[in-house]
Amino acid sequence: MPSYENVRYEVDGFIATVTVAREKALNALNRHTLNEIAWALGEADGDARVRCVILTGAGEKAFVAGADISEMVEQGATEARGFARAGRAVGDVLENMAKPVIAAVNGFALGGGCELALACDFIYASDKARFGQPEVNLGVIPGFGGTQRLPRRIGAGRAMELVLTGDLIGADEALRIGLVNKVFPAAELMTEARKCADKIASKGPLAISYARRAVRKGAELSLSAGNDLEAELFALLFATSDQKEGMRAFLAKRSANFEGK
Ligand code: DAK
Repeated sequence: MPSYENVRYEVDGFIATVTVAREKALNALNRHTLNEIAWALGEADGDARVRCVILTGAGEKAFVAGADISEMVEQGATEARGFARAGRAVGDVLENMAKPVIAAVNGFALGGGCELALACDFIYASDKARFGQPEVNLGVIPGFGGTQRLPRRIGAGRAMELVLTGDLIGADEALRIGLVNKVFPAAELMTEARKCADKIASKGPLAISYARRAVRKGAELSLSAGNDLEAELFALLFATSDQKEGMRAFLAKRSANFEGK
């Protein structure tokens, strides 16, 4: 198992928790940390024990306060390209992995941090969470997919306002505009994220994986092509023993014992 410097990777039961742990800089993303997040998510995806992942930030103050400004400040175009590639790799892993990822946002989720949370499947937030895309304050624009994922999640007008003003919003506003799914008192966030992850992990793992794929890929397709994809994935599940187990268990009035096969 690889050891990480700025990330913690823990597995408990079916659930992996990936924690961005660079508290002295409010978990800001330097290139090394981005690489480590991608590796840890890849590790979770390849770990046969794991059925669902929670991504969070260390400490009480921040999920991730953005890309690391001290690393970026003197970058030239070549370094910026490498930095962008590392960020893109995290988004690509999140997009394409077989297992769902819940973002548990425990504090500041700014710039690259907001974008990281958005790249997860959905967001649970603590009542202390603050979200924003303040890049324009620094003379840049969101670079880890924020201009693309944010309008898809909350609509063009609201996304435009956040991206153009750089304003921060609290958890309640984030809930109101559909950026986050649920808000909990800070002390309960991880327990609630875990409860949801456990619920997902109790379902057929292949069904979860295909459902996730249908929703994610479908968002990039026409309705007709998306429905075709859904039908194919639906049919494919009838070639799995989980489908037989799930339906037989229902008919026998017992709980299903899914094996992901
Ligand atoms: N980077 C580096 N260090 C950071 C940081 C960041 N984003 N955010 C906070 N820190 C550091 C602070 O410098 C401070 O370090 P010390 O002075 O103690 O050494 C420590 O964390 C504690 O922060 P504060 O003292 O500032 O704490 P406060 O409670 O007073 O304020 C804050 C908290 C979150 C409001 C404030 O720290 C803040 O405004 N931070 C910056 C937030 C921000 O602007 N985030 C967006 C960053 S830009 C790209 C792709 C993506 C991106 C760029 C390029 N390419 C494709 C090339 C993304 C850009 C961004 O994310």
